[in-house]
Amino acid sequence: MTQVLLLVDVQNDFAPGGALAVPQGDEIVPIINQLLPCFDHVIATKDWHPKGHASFASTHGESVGSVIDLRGIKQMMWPDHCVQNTAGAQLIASLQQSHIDHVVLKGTQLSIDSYSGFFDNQRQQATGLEAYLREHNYTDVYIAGLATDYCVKFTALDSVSCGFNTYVIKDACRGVNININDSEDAFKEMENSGCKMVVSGDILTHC
Ligand code: VGL
Ligand code: ZN
Repeated sequence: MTQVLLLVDVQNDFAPGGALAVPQGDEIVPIINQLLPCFDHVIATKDWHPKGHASFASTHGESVGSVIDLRGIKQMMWPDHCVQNTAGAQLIASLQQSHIDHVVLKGTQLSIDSYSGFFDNQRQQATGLEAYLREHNYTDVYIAGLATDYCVKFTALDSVSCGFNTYVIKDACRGVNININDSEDAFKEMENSGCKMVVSGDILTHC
């Protein structure tokens, strides 16, 4: 049994003031920093979109928050965010990044979004995260990050479906909450799908 901490999209554009700000998104950073010494292995995903990405409202002349049909699947229109090599795409500076030993980029293809750290939204291409976890014999994946109702949720669901023991660290996640209950609903869906729900205190007491 080998545990790994998987940090999802802890990036400037998802922090307050960022292009796709998650309310209180910055509050998870001190919690994650406390958790980092408890893990021998830490992986971070980065949302890493090319300019003109298909998930950007501006690409289609749509308004932010509308939903379009993209190759047969519903795609929420987001503000331009996490554009490759921009400041907004960098990890939040207060995150203690020296603990991170591997970074996985997602959403890199122009015409398809990727909420999950494992696969794009069409489940056509893998990011390499599953292969990396298997190569290193990591069996237990502890997930924290942004946003609960999008990338954390889909990453956690794919982690379970890949067969990893998946733990979601609830207080180390924050959601967009376009609808007020989205984060709570996402946590329920993760739990119903086989994720184990924990809080940071559970981990800190055993490390
Ligand atoms: C995310 C919306 C668009 C996330 C990424 O990290 O949850 N949400 N791109
Ligand atoms: Zn994105």
